[in-house]
Amino acid sequence: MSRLVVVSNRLADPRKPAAGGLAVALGETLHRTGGLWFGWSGKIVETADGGTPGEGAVNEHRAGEVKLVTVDLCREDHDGYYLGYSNRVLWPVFHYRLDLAVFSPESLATYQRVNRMFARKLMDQLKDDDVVWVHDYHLIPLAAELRAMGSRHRIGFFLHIPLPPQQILAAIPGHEWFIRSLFSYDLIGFQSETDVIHFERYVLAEAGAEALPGGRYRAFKHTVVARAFPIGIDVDEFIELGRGKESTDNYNMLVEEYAKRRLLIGIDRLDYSKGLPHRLRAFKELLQKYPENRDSATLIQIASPSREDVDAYIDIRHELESLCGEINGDYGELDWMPVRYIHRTMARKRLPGLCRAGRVALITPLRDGMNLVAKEFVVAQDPADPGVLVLSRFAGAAEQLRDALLVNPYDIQGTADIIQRALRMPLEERVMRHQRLLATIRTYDVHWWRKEFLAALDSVDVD
Ligand code: ADQ
Repeated sequence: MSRLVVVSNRLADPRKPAAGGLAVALGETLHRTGGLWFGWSGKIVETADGGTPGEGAVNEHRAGEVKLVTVDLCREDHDGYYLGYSNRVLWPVFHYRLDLAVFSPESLATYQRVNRMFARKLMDQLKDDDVVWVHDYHLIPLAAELRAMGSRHRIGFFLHIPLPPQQILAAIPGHEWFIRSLFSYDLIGFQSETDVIHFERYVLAEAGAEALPGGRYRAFKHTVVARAFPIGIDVDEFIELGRGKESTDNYNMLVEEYAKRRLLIGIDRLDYSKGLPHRLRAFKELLQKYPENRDSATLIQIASPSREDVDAYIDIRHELESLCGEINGDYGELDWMPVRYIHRTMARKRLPGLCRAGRVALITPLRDGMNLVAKEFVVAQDPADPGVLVLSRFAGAAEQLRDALLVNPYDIQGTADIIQRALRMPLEERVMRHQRLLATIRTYDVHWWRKEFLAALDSVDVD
């Protein structure tokens, strides 16, 4: 059995519950075959290894059977590769936000250099029959760099974020290198069928690729398979977490505190892709248009701090704070605040309790690769009296979770109407929708995702 090598920007100790479903699922596979996990250490050193940019120290740790190998980055590389190209170019563009992209030749050069450096350090670790699984937008050129160094490994890539339409991708200056580097992989996994369609149009139009049967595409003398592998959660782990003391205490506290209210919840990283201002405007519209919700509906919005070194994230934070202040100022009473906004990360162990206490979850991103909170919310519900999922049609999860109430988050009035419908949904309909959602989430869980991807990678004809 080949050894699995997972490469991602950040690593987590798969043995720790705080790491969440993905880290646990990857860790589980690595553990079974005795694998390697490679990526950035998360450490920034002012001058790495005596000062040469791009030559961070390599650290090796063990987590059970899993070998963790990480590389430090010097400040210049971190700023160009991570803050610059990954989070000021690829993240906004891939979430359809060309207006927020800051293109600069320097950050592109640093992104490419760091990928080359990662490839070189990884190459030292690889054995001939290793299978390599690369994750996400930080590392798109990694396979091309490995191939240039002589790698003949099976290499798969999974994109956790959406792939936008061709015309948006083509706006990235010098995007040709980017298509070419995708063809160094043997398998590319996307979150949704929509992403696969965008990939196909893009490579046919911009790379003169040929579409072959079986989801294969040929260009630059290489064939790659592209398919959707919607990521899932570890259902049993989340249920188990929900039975724990932290979660039950959280649930009991919320039920007592909000006994007279109907609780709506939002749980996100504070990111402009998550549609938080639109969501708050829809909530305000709900209070305006359906006054029965005043003095009754309370929205708890947890927005964990994220990428605070990037300007667009500072702007979204200010916008959100001002909107919350406005709604509470206009509608609040001495004994009722419509919005509880918490700008902190909620401990994972308490998350199921919050989800279970929610009568309605507002998961309304403007664009999202998948959105795992939507799935976690469903799993945390009491099947006999479940809450309702209001889900953006622009989240990858919407392709699977057809029994959620789907909304267009840009349509503030329409979203408010759907939230009202969710709040008034009869028990029978809630139970039926929940059963179907749960069945889908259980079938396509994180283990399904991992097995499907690795089986597909194992079966591609490598040329
Ligand atoms: P994210 O954009 O981070 O991930 P998401 O899938 O919503 O988004 O959440 C990932 C995990 O973070 C979930 O387990 C969730 O519970 C946790 N989380 C989110 N906000 C939190 C908060 N405020 N406090 C505590 N925990 C929080 C990227 C893509 C997604 C894709 C995932 C996985 O952007 O579209 O679903 O990767 O592929």
